[in-house]
Amino acid sequence: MPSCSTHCGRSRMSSSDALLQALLTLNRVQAQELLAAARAEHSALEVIELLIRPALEQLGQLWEGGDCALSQIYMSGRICEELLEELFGEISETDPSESEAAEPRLAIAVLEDYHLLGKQIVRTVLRAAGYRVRDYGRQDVETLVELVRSDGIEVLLVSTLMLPAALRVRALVERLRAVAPDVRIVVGGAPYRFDDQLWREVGADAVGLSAGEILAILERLEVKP
Ligand code: B12
Repeated sequence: MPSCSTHCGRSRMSSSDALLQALLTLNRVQAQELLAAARAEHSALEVIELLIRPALEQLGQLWEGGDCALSQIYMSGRICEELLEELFGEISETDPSESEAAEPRLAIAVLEDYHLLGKQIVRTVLRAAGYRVRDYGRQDVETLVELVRSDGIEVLLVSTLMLPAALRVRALVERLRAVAPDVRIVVGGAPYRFDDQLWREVGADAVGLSAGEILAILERLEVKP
């Protein structure tokens, strides 16, 4: 069996710990090297799930405990954003003319939240699988409802990382059911991982606990690229 420096037991732990240390010291070069080493053995999505997400989650815990500054979180987010672009080799803005013609019509947004990395990853996974997806960026409920309605969106993907934002999905679903009852709503983001019933409580049609799950969800909803 080939040796695996990011996957198994202790060594996997040390890889995400090493990334955490690189982020805490704002050492972009070291972070980039760690991701490149992991990428040699894993798919881009595995690198996210094995390294980037755990390191950022640990960082969040440090911040919660008063053991790191918000500026470190902010800079770590920026570094990860840049490294993700390199990892996937794209993450460009949607070409609206392309989306105009897309069938079925898919859109993704972050609801009332500034945590954008999850959305960017999901969008990239979709594009890599051949889906065309309109990226609405960060939106409030009213603007998002209006965009979905006027663009004739059929499936809306919503990413939230703050619990209050995840709860606001309920208002979004209610407003959408009133003006565009056929739109299907798929949610994702950390609050839905912590509470496995939350997606039902807010009235969504489906939930994805990681970016990779979106493809199986769309297949279940019979939405093809
Ligand atoms: C980086 C970060 C930031 C960065 C964000 C940078 C950016 N460009 O995104 C900045 C510095 C801006 C930030 C700000 C704040 N943050 Co912050 N942040 C984080 C941190 C450390 C990591 C988040 C992250 O990027 N994770 C990595 C991504 C890839 O993971 P993900 O979003 O979960 O996405 C994955 C899956 O969930 C899934 N997914 C996501 N969306 C979707 C959607 C669909 C449809 C599907 C299928 C899948 C899917 O796919 C992804 C890949 O698998 C978290 C800690 C944590 N535990 O997550 C805190 C955290 C989320 N932040 C927190 C807080 C409190 C804040 C601030 C309020 C701090 C402040 N006092 O100002 C602000 C508020 C911003 C706001 N209003 O939105 C709290 C939230 C607490 C809560 N319960 O609500 C956390 C949990 C930290 C903590 N432990 O306290 N933050």
